[in-house]
Amino acid sequence: MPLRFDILTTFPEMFAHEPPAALGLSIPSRARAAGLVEWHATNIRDFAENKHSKTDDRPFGGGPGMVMMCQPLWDAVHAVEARDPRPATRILLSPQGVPLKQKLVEELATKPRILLIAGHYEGLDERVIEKLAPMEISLGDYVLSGGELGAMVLMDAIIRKLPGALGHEDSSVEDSFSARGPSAQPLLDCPHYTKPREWMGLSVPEILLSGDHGKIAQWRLDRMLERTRARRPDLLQPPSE
Ligand code: 9D3
Repeated sequence: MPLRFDILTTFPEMFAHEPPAALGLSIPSRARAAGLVEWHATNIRDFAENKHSKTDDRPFGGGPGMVMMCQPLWDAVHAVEARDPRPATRILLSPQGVPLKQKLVEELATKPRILLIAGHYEGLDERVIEKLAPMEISLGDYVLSGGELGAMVLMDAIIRKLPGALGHEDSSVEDSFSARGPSAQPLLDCPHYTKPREWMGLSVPEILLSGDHGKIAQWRLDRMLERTRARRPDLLQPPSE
């Protein structure tokens, strides 16, 4: 059975399958063609029971922006979940969520069904979050216009971990390669070079042309450690849980 994603959004058009859609090219598109994944975007507005199909309203207590109302989202989640008998892992994309890490991506890639809730508003009424009890995930400490691009980033990261999604399997194994265990954050990559040997006065490091595979592997590991120390020393710290 393919992994099924459902996306609840007020902008379902963002999840089109056809190029130039974000997931309509490259690995996600091929994984879908191969039957490894499917996704269905549903408009939350279709479940609004009020006159103008409103999904948001002004915040109690005042302030800027609009708040997503409980009823349309609650009904949308239950209607969409009933379309498939498999239980869905509910995820809300939110700046208040836990920052996404590869370890969580790999856990989610083992689920049969994932329901993503993307908002395009100041936030959801807290009571619907409390009742739906979704996992809350953030893409990082910067402000997006809404959860939809976050949902797509999460989908892309999960889809490429599905068995058979990559042309050659070792690229995915490599990104979890780490002397510190398969789920530890890996090191940053080493520099790469291809033809020509000389370009704008710059040459390829001699060792890569030597044919000595042991020395090349050692050189690459040294560069990975050097770059990680310089650019992302946090990755060399033991995980903080
Ligand atoms: C400027 C508005 N902010 C007031 C303090 C709150 C706010 C509400 C909604 C900020 C962003 C958003 C929309 N963002 C998301 O839905 C979102 C998100 C993000 O903004 N950053 C990182 N990850 C995510 S996941 C979903």
